[in-house]
Amino acid sequence: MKISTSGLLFAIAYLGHQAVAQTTSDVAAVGTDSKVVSYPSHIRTKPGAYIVELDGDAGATNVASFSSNINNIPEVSVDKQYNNVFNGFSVKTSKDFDPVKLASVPGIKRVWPVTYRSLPYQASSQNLTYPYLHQKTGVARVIQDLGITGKGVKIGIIDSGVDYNHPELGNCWKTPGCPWQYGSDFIGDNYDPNSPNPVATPGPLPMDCGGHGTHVSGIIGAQGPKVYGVAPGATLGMYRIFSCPFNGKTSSSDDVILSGIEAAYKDGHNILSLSLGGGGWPEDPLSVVCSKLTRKGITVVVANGNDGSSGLYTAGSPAVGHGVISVGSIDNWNNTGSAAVITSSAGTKPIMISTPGNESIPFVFPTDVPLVAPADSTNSVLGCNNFTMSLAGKIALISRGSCTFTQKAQNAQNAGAIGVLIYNNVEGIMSPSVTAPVTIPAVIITMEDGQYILTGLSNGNVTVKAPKSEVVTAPSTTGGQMSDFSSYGPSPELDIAPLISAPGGNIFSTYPLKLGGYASLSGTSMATPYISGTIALLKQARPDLTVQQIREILFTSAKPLTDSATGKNIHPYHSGAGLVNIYDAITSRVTIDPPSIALNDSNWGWLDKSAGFQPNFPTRWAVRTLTIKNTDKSKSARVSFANSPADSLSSSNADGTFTPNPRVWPASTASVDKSTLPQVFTPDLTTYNNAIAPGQSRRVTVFIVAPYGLKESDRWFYGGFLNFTLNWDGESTQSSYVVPYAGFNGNYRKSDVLSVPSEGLPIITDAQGNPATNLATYGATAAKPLVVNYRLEIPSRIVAVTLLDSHNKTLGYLPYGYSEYVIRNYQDPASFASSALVNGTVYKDTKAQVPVKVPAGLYHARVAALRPFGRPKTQSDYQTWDSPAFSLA
Ligand SMILES: *C1O[C@H](CO)[C@@H](O)[C@H](O)[C@H]1NC(C)=O
Ligand SMILES: *[C@@H]1O[C@H](CO)[C@@H](O)[C@H](O)[C@H]1NC(C)=O
Ligand SMILES: *[C@@H]1O[C@H](CO)[C@@H](O)[C@H](O)[C@H]1NC(C)=O
Ligand SMILES: *[C@@H]1O[C@H](CO)[C@@H](O)[C@H](O)[C@H]1NC(C)=O
Ligand SMILES: *[C@@H]1O[C@H](CO)[C@@H](O)[C@H](O)[C@H]1NC(C)=O
Ligand SMILES: *[C@@H]1O[C@H](CO)[C@@H](O)[C@H](O)[C@H]1NC(C)=O
Ligand SMILES: *[C@@H]1O[C@H](CO)[C@@H](O)[C@H](O)[C@H]1NC(C)=O
Ligand SMILES: *[C@@H]1O[C@H](CO)[C@@H](O)[C@H](O)[C@H]1NC(C)=O
Ligand SMILES: CC(=O)N[C@H]1CO[C@H](CO)[C@@H](O)[C@@H]1O
Repeated sequence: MKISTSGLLFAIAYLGHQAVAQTTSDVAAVGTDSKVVSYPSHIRTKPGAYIVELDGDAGATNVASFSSNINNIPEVSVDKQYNNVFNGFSVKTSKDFDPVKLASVPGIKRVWPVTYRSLPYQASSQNLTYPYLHQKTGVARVIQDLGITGKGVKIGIIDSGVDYNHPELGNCWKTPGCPWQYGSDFIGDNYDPNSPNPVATPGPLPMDCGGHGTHVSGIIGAQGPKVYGVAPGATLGMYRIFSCPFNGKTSSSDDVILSGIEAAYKDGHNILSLSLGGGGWPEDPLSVVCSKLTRKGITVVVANGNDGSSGLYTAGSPAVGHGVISVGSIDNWNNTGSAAVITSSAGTKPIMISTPGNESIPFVFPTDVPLVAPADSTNSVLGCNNFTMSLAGKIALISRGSCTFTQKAQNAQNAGAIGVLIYNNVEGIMSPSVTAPVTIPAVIITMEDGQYILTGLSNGNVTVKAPKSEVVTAPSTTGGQMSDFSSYGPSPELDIAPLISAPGGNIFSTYPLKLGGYASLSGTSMATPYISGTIALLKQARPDLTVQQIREILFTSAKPLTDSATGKNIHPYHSGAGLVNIYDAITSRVTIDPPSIALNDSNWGWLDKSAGFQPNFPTRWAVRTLTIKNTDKSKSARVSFANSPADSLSSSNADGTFTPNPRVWPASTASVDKSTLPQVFTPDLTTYNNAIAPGQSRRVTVFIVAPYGLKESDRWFYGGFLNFTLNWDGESTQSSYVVPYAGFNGNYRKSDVLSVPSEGLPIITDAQGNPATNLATYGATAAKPLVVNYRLEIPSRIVAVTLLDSHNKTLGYLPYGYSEYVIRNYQDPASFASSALVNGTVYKDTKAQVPVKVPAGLYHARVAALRPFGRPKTQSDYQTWDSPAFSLA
């Protein structure tokens, strides 16, 4: 059975679903007359310029005669008059003019300062401090230095809808000047995936109820002041294909998603952003349609998946679609979340608190409450035993460790405490699990903040307060590293996935107003709109770029991540080309084609002499040709080359068993033999004068040699980055561009796809999953069936489970015994193994339409799984397993 895991791609990695719930509003009238609209200070306004709206609809007033009256007011002159859709005019005044004077004129309804909407983030006048993540990705520089905001670029978002009433998301729907110009609902609020036949009942508007789509939308388009989108000037469409959550589960189906994609296509978007998917193949329908869109000139950006904890081959579909830009997630450098304010003799300090142990019991204390660090009856700070002192009306500070969070909280509660802060005993912060009978709020704080409070207590009294709106931003210990949930490649056909990475772990963004307005979420769902936004910036800056050129520029200007444990780069199967850098992309003066290299058909033998390097033994090697184009109009560029190797990864231990945390080579930063790293030779760049004239291209041949000092039986995926450094004539600075490459160090076509026997699978069990004994006399029937369980550790194009008699004659496929485009079995119990049924029926056909009753007798089952790139009709391309003989009654 294929286990499908379609769903929204956000993981709760640190702060939980709704780390922050804020109720305060920043948009308030501060003028002396509410008819005069005031903007938050970060909005740039034109001095002395106002837009004046008159009572009534357009045409209700003679604007021209009204204007002449206004011109009688000294210091004011009417500039433009409007009467088609708007009833009013704009005025110019002296700079110190008080607009309240205008508002007091009878017939005037409202007065707005004139704002600059096209480039609202030009920092030249504002000195905005952009969130640190926007500085790391080049987004801040693009908006501030280049004044580019994605204006004129259209992005279609396929998601759960959007709360378009959010003040930071325009508070508008399809009105002139509104960022939301496209989209509709394709599913409605009541699509219950648990019902046998869920029905889509689209409503008129794509309003979001779950929150995912509003969060994604803010990452692209939020206008500030709390959330700054990557492309705040872009024109947006929301195609709502996810319904409200049912029993905590938000789902959709491919047919509904396809109608959303179709509609988005018709609306002519430049970019489609899909934060959705599940394990799959490039042949899945969504992958296929996304590939088609890329060939029609649309850049399609898709989340790579949140199954990283299951290891390699967890890239999702449609992320693995050909031509699609699959996105991995990097943890944010700073986390924004709920805060508690600590007051001690050292002053006040907001500290971050986790989501509460029970989401129904929030940690909210609007006024100061005394805080104590009580010792329990064994004089321990762990709080695993009863407290002897009364904690009545106080909040207890307890150390993590030794017993459950529930026990600690319950002991504090028994002693009268009204809340619990548990300080961590390792780095970081996570949400505790606290269950009944605890009724007081319990949250975790960091080890450092715990120490801070203990120091405060040793110097006097300490109090804590946690108003609902208090939010704090604090540096993260995992900032800049791949998020642990981010799925790994390769795709089932050995393509690199993800192709690029962006911040997606602990991202603070907009949330539906009903759900608090703001939240921190984590997922490749969050990294995906980040990339979509950066592509909008690139597209505004360089409108003529094709889909392929966008890929070339985006990938080659990304920055590979360094693995601090090995000193090498993070493998492309984990982070693709690395962290996006959109400033370098926009200002790049080179295209490199192809921008990523997936090697699968490597040669085995003597390295070609023209490589300029000749080991005196056969190696695995591949040769590729790249085209480097100097797009500068006037300067020639010299190219120098370096190979920048990455960690090698393997999903198997030395004994062949599977490991969800991929094994990494080199194992440490200690220096390693070159033969255990991939090597690259570029004779073209050493033999010739390699200056590339302005506008000209140079073809470069690269020979990539797999590590020959590593055991092939260890099944390493090697990889790295071709690093081309360009020096332009007369410039002292140089710029480097990378091309990720990756391949398999062995004969991939011969790879086993099934788990090794020592892992206990395949196995015949009874219907309850217990190993079946005495198989020869078992006498399986429909009422007392047997089950054939197997586990794929590499995706397989076809898995067939058949029933054979004692002469090895095949009788047919067992029930659930034929599947195509099968993904790897992941680590969670529900998808750890797949199974077929032995109940006395087999099928002559793969579609299970021609059942055959099997007579009593002795049989065995055969699991046949096609090896990578195997031919479906060639028996020898399958890996097979024959079960022990069993009897059917
Ligand atoms: C690898 O080779 C197979 C068979 O030749 C081909 O179908 C597949 O697309 C190739 N994959 C890549 C990433 O080149
Ligand atoms: C912005 O920064 C510049 C340079 O640091 C400074 O001169 C200017 O006064 C600042 N503007 C504002 C509005 O703070
Ligand atoms: C701890 O306190 C609870 C509730 O007051 C009581 O039922 C329990 O017996 C106490 N346990 C010990 C070990 O004192
Ligand atoms: C969480 O708290 C609510 C309200 O007190 C309670 O009904 C619920 O049972 C608690 N959940 C758990 C898992 O204990
Ligand atoms: C500390 O709190 C206690 C109890 O509330 C109070 O009696 C005492 O005066 C406080 N000490 C200081 C230094 O404020
Ligand atoms: C590429 O080469 C440049 C210039 O030597 C260097 O600064 C940069 O770190 C290299 N990039 C990688 C990923 O190794
Ligand atoms: C065996 O299982 C299949 C699939 O559930 C079912 O269609 C078939 O009727 C069963 N055979 C018998 C003999 O009950
Ligand atoms: C059936 O096939 C298996 C595996 O190929 C083989 O080991 C066994 O000897 C065969 N049995 C007969 C009766 O041919
Ligand atoms: C507000 C805040 O905490 N900013 C920090 C974000 O992370 C960077 C890098 O760790 C720090 O330099 C900032 O101070």
